[in-house]
Amino acid sequence: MRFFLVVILFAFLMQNFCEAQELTANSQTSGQQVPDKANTPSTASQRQDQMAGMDMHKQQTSRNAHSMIELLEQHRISGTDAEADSTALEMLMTTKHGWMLMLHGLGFFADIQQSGPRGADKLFSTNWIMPMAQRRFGPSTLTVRTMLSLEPATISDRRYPELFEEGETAFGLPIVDGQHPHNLFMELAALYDYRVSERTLVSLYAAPVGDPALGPPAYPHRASASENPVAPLGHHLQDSTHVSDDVITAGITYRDIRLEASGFHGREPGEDRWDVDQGKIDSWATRLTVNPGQNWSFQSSIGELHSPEVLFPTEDLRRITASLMYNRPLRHGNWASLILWGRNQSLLDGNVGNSYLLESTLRFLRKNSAWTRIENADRTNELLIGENPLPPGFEERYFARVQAYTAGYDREVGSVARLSGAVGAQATWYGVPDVLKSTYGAHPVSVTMFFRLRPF
Ligand SMILES: [Cu+2]
Repeated sequence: MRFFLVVILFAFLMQNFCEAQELTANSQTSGQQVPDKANTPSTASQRQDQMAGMDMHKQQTSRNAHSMIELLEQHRISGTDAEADSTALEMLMTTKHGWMLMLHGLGFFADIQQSGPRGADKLFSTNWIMPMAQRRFGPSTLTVRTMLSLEPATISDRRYPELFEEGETAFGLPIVDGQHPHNLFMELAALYDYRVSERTLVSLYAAPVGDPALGPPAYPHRASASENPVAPLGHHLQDSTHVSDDVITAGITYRDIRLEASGFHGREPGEDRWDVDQGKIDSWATRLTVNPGQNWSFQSSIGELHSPEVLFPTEDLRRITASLMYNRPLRHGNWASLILWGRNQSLLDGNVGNSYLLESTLRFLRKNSAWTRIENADRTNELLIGENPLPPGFEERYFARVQAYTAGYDREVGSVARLSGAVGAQATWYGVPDVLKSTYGAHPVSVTMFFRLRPF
């Protein structure tokens, strides 16, 4: 109850803040021309003009999309995921021999400190970089993309501390109160899009390592979490399949509506984060995405994962997610928000876990960002065992719900070699259920200070 009151109050405050910002923006821009729908390239020739324009500007720093189809062809984030059309993405861009080459990424150098009996401290870095190349052949677009992370080296002992977080393993034991590093190869993918007509797009995605059509854009890639260095508690109920093996996805888009289907290998990446795992396609997912207007993106998806967890190999999982994103460009910033529900159901014993997330990041006065993440997530009884061998016959069950309230702020401090740096901090407070109070204390707190780098 308290969780939902906080969510509603937050939405109300943000709405008022943005209206105030926009009023200021309008009074500053009166007389200037602001891009609008009327300037949207809608025909093939206009699109080609726009591409030619991009060729002339050898280096651009951000890309916008004017329609869902244009957004999808750009393939700016992991897998075939979509944000709202108006979401701008900072990147380095150049053209060579008819190919458009792009590079974007994110790196945090963070120090986390947590209180309570289970609290731990650590210095670590979460990071990824995404080089990609894209070329248009008439109505077709070919994209090749890779995403790399140095987290196997920058997160020691195969985990960084995060209270109440669970999922995957380190040294054969379940990770409890911690988050695993991502793989060196987070994605290796080829994408092909074909415009059947002005309003219809057919898309194919093939990736030895990639992101199937399940869940919203994964947290490291979405604008609403762009300044937050740590994973959501609901990661393994929402978007954890963003690094999967042997993914094939087909999609069809008509105007603002897209339907996709994926086949992939369901087992989570192995503990060795330097290698590329392979396995047969034994899991599936399907997703509906709708981008009504420039600022909204809705998705709902369902998938069945065959034997995702190495510690529970006989257990298959059904995951259902639904999410709504809202993005609003401001004159000197941007406001990106997400509300998300993710649910896991064991197909072995029917046990169900739910997770809810509200996330919002406001960039204002160019150099400042403030953000929040509010979560309400079911946790399993693995939390009670901690990072110890599972007792014989242990049955993992969702048994308690934890709330996490995060607020953070950072500020750009300068740039070197097309990398912009920011310093920031965030704090997380928790709502601890009675059954976990003796293990965690009633009021644990987590504070993270960080330096952030991003190409721009
Ligand atoms: Cu992840």
